[in-house]
Amino acid sequence: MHTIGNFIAGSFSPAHGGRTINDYNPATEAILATIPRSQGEDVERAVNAAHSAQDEWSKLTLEQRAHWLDKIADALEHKSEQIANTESRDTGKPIALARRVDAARSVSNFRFFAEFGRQQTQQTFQMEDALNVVHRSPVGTVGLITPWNLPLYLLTWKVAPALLMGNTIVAKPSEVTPLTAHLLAETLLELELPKGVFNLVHGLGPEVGQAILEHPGIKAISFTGGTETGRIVARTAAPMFKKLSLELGGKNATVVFADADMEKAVEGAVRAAFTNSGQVCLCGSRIFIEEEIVEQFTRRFVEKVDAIRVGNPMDEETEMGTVISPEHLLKIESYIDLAQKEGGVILTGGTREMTGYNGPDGTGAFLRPTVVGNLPHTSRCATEEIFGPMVTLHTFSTEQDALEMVNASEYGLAGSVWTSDIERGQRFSTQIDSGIVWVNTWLHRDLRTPFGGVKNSGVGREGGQWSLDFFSELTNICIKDSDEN
Ligand code: TXE
Repeated sequence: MHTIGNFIAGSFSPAHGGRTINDYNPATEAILATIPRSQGEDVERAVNAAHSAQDEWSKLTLEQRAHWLDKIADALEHKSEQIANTESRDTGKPIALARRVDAARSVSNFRFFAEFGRQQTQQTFQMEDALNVVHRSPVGTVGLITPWNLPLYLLTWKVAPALLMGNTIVAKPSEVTPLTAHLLAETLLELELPKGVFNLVHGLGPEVGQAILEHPGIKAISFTGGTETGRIVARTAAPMFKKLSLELGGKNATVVFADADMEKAVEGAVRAAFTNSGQVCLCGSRIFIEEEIVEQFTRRFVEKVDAIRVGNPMDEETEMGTVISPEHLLKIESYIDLAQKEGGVILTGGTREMTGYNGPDGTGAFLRPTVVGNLPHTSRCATEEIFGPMVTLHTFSTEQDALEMVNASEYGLAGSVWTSDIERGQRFSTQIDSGIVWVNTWLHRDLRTPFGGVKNSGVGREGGQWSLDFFSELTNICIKDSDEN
């Protein structure tokens, strides 16, 4: 166990008042670290540090900042194994997944934005008698608040474009998974990033998170987390006219038409449902199956889910680890109970039992991947975000029928459609109320594309140009031609 500090003005320090919070490993329930339980005073210091660094950082050229991003990518790449290991212990996710997804993407977020930044050209609009030049400036000090499901992956997704565009940062990772954010701070210290450009304050959402939202010196908030917290973020920051990007929850649909390649659709639907124990905002937790193939699809889907190896996150062969915490496990289990009360049938899973590892004393937030049939698409289990390894199966008879069920959700983040008729796939996708739709694939990401949701899944888009737009302010400069010309 070790004690980690806030990272403010280029050095580590405890919280104002010295209070701490324990950080646990959800597989063993061992304490991994104690983190500062920061307060408004810590945010104040972090904002002051960021403001002091703003001028110097924003005066660098885009190329110089892109070079910084490359250096950070190289340093993180060097620490890939440490990142994967730390993330696996902090979240309970399989080490192989942490390596393939979390560590790899944390590096590529910096690499991508460095390269993307270099490709930018200044936008101009020529008039008959004048030239418009679009000038980008940094927003200033930005607040980045991130969740526990993909800790460093999601933090770096915001840090990289924010730094690229010349902003300074006050970041707050989830109190449940603070370790890789600390590792990033250590890395930036080693690289001697100018002091105050990146500041990290740890602690509880309603305390330090809220202080970030309320601080008038923080000009933009990029938040990824739950929809209920998103409402608080909007309620607090919008009246102050802060720029806001909200990436919230999802209750995404996987739609399987009868003409889909069965093998690929089953494989894709399982991956969409249970990657990271179903704790990815993009996970497909409602599966809609065309009636002709319901029996066949369900049988093969359940077989494949049964074969998922749940176990010790540190074991190379493990495919699914724990959920994020014992409290979250109880929440998911309450939905399993509810599913049965609502008339659902558990087709597989629903229990903590598994072969293999259950933590040293049979502890650990492990749950078998759970598939529920026979529930109406309007039931609570099929409409509320559970954010765990639990999915519901539903049947449809026509395209219209499917569309109505898919759109009968207050969320609208992502979805996947499985069909061999690409025209139908495209047509159907445009009618889903959703920010992202995959056809015959899932979580296939090009970082240049817009990422974000509609309805209760959020406001705004990040990714590529959309991230650069969010993390910069635009000034249009209209220059009138001189009369001699
Ligand atoms: O998220 P929170 P929680 C969903 C998922 C999950 C539910 C709740 O359904 O079960 O949200 O998870 C900080 N001011 N997602 O409670 O609280 C908090 O400290 C400022 C989907 O863990 O939204 C953390 O850093 N900040 C999601 C961050 O907000 C506050 C991923 C997110 O935590 C705050 C995670 C406040 N008042 C959960 N209160 C996704 N979109 O991927 C909390 N925070």
